[in-house]
Amino acid sequence: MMKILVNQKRRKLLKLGGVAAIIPVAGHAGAATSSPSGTAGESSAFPSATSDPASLSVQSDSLLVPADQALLFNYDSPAVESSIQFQGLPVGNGRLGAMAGGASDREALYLNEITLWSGSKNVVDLAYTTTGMGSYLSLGKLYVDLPGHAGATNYQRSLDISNSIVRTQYSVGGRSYTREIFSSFPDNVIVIRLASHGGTYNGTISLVDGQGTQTVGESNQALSFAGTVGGSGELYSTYMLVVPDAGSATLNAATAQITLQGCPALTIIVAARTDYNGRYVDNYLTGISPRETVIADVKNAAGRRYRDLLERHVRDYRALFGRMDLNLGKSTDAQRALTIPERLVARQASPTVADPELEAMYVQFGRYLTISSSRGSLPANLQGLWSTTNNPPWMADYHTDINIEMNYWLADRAGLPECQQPFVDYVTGQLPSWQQSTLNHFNDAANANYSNSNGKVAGWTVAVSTGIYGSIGWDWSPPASAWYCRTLWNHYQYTLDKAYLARIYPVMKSACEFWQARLIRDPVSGLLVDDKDWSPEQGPHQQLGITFAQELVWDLFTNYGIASGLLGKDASFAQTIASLKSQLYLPKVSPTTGQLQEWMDDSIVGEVGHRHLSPLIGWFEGERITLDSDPKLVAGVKALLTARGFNSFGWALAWRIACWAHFHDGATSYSMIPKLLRYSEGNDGIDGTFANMFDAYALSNNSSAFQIDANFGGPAAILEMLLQSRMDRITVLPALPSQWGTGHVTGLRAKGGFSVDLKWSRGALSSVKLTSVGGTRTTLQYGSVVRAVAVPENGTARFDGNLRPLS
Ligand code: FUC
Repeated sequence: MMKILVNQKRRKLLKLGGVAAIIPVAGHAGAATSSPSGTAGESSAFPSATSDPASLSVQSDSLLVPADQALLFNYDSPAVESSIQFQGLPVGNGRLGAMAGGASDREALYLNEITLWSGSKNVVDLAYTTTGMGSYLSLGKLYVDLPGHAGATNYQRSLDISNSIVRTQYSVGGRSYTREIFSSFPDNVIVIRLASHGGTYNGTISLVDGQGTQTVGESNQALSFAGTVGGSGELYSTYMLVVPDAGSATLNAATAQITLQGCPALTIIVAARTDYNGRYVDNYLTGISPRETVIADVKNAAGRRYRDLLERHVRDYRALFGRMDLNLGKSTDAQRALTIPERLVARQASPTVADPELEAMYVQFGRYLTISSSRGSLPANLQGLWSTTNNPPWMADYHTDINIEMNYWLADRAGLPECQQPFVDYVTGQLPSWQQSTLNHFNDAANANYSNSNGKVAGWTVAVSTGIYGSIGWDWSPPASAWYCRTLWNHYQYTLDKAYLARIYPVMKSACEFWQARLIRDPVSGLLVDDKDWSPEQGPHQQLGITFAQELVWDLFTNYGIASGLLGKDASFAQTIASLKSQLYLPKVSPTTGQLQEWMDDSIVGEVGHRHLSPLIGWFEGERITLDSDPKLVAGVKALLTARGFNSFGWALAWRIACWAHFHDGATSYSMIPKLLRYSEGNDGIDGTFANMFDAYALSNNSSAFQIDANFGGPAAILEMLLQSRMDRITVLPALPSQWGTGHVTGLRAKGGFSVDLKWSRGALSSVKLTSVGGTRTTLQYGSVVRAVAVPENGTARFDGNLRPLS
């Protein structure tokens, strides 16, 4: 069913940078001007102040990255609303987000709150339904209709990922107008600032609940909606305040819209929350309406000047985004002059001609999306945070057989460790539900394809999909517990944070208990194997010892052993797990094909070029097989990877790029990047990248889905071309393609607790700087040069291109 949907294979935007963006900051969010029929009392809830025309430009003294240095995606036409998923520009504070359309006469914001979900609590939903496991939902829409602003000239909009702001500017009737939109983490609101140079805004503002409840006019300045999600019983509340600098805002009670008249500038503030708290003990919901909290969010924000809101937002965002700088070389002026669609098309037409600034920007866009969709709440789902409907593909859920794991390939590598926390909170929060479901249902008759033949069951695992109320959907996926643990472990490897390790330890231990109960003895080899299982998502069911599972269980047992030792916990259980690990069947290379076998039964021939690289998990992102392993095994890995092919899509390409990078093959890795960046208009059967740089997933009915995994996995794979690491080794520039001959990167993170800066010139390393982030010793490798190095605690160490220490 879920796969029937899918194809099994499966305007203009401009330069990156160089276009001066106007940054209007006039006005005061709290400068509520009472309208003729103003509702007494409401405006007084928000402190008033005078607008500040002196602050029309913050360019000179601002902490904002100036327009000529900022990473900008520029467009010369607005998004078509029906294609907003492909053309709209995303903002988000990790929880509350929107996609902005940017039409001069109709700003359309498609709003999301990452915890808004349908579904039931704690169910095992093999049928995979919206009522069972549930689905991510759309929060609603906000429209600013400005009929007099149709036919604008000098139109431009941009996504500025250096400052995390969406901007629009245009002229009508000889006046220029500017718009800025951002979602603030410190202030918990979306802010929309409309300003003008001598013009006025006349029109209406409306708010539409995605779940269909009636919008309420709270006052001349405020609209709201609130409701209860059917089935889940989740409470949600959205509150919007309009603050004109001058002119009037009036409530049209009949339509529940706000009418603007003669406003030279205005600020709109939107807050939304649900009563989701992610805690099993509370059945995931507090039962307390978030209305008071969202009113407080709006009120607090409205008490600040617009410039203050903007700067608080930018300061917060820059503290994360600014940690990594990436330069892969210069693009040509001709490339810079192209619109983004033209540029994406050109990139694909000449696959070997690099567009290094576009490629670096693609990495930074992944970091932008990470910060914008994974902070302080649930982890990024299949669409991150940005869904436009109540029926998103695959419920925009948490898919456990690659997608959610790939969503977290980037955060730690790219210097955003705090953005991994939502995943940790999610897993630890859901764990009691998953343990119960495993205990009570894993061995159900309905799970005949996966249940434990020995009748035992313990610990936890989940299905291919996980929801947010402890429910899981579609087929069970036994290895998912081990893969979730690998994602948790990864963060420890980068940070060496023992308090964190103590937090995830019970999750790992419980997963080990699941596997202790499940593993059975292979009658032929006498070794321990995964019971009946399915290699994602192809070949026959009910196979013993699939490679995907054997590798992940090996990984889990290895990491659990280290964790138990570091924390001094459960020595005897750790001994048992070590003994089980030593008896694990390890995947073989087929004497027939020379490929690493996906199944123990070598006679099974799967889909040769299948999108999933599940049997290669021990190569990447696992660490069992490396270039130093038995050459026959490594050759088997390479043969399988080669057979899987080079023509794929999205996440499947990202995974291939990372795997080839581990063969230190920059040319092959690089050859797939233009495929990731192939331009798709949406609903055109093309896998690649939409105008808004979101990953395009072509569905079989000639429609397109936005799926975010490749937006994280693609950048992570590119970073693996620049640096690979294990706990005791950092390999620099392992797969540098000739196209990125000269460049630098700062703030890359490496396992073993380091931040790494690299410079290279004409294809050769020039310098390395290691900064300790908990780590003090590692082995540095560049090509054939290998050197054991020490870094002072909290200090740095520098090396030249031959890894010789520099003072
Ligand atoms: C996995 C993949 C599909 C799709 C879905 C969301 O099941 O096999 O291609 O990405 O997740």
